[in-house]
Amino acid sequence: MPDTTKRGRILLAVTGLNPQRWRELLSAEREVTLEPDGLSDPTIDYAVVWKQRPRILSSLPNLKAIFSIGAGVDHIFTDPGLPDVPIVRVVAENLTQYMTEYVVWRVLDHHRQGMQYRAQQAKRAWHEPPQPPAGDIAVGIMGFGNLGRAAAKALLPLGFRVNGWSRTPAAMDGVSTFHGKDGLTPFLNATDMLVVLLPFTPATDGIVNYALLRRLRRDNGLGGAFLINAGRGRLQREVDILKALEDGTLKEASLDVFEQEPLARTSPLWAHSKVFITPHAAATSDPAHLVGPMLAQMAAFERGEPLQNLVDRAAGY
Ligand code: NDP
Ligand code: OXD
Repeated sequence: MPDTTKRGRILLAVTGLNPQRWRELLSAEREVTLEPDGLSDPTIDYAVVWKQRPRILSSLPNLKAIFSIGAGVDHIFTDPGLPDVPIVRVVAENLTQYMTEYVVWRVLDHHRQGMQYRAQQAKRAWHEPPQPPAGDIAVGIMGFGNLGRAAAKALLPLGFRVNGWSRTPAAMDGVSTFHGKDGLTPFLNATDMLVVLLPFTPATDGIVNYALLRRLRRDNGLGGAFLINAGRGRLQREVDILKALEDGTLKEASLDVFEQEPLARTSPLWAHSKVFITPHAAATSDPAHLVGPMLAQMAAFERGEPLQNLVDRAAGY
């Protein structure tokens, strides 16, 4: 049995998910305190967090690093008095694979007109709509980072044209890349199916609004533009998405994330015939795959090695 008492101690502070498996796996190597215990505890070195309650992180006087349970870290930045320590986010094959599956699934379902066929089946209607080839459709990935690039790599061999938009210049064989404010309109104008994989930051707040959706290309063999958002809910304006679906600016949407989660039962999105909803489930963080690398990072850090997958605090992701 390793002597867990000699290693940096962990505070596990989460809401909205069951912490037990995380606690069990982290405890294999280190002492773990589950919030609400551990507040202001000077012996805590690391915080492992998901949507932690406010002011927990600022209460820890000797905190050395914060580990996000997810790839996104917007939940951490909402904490007032966030201590100036490194923030590590999830970059993991398992999570990337889940997101790639989600994106390919939603792109193919819209491309192969799944919504129309499901509606036809309900009416026992035998009708084959025209089907454009994948090569006629351009998928635009907004947020061309770890997850966006992996999705692009999976879409290219299926024959789709792929565009990528990022904050700083990026390149990938076979992908038309755009960046920054100046690159946004050309990116949208060349995109039939918009896949949003951006982080939520002050710069991306509400970016998926009506004016943006108007700039998508609708003149294609599928007869419209499509939105797939698996980034964050507050990137989107849901009233604008509904308006865009009503007036034909959008043909269909797949939404995994929402301005408020869980999505209110009263939201008109639930019953909309052109909307496909999943409950923020595109790429779930699996402790069986993520705790090992987290513990390895803590051990490496204590040997004096640099932490990996650090968040750029100024950029907010
Ligand atoms: P990365 O940090 O690797 O990629 C983020 C991308 O967004 C980068 O290409 C970045 O540009 C770009 N970006 C950020 N800000 C801007 C901006 N202002 N303008 C243009 N581009 C911008 O993150 P990941 O790919 O790992 O994850 C992306 C997001 O996916 C997470 O932040 C999280 O919100 C969401 N997510 C959702 C999950 C779900 O289940 N629904 C699961 C996991 C993640 P640059 O390359 O120049 O830095
Ligand atoms: C994440 C998420 O950011 O699950 O990893 O949303």
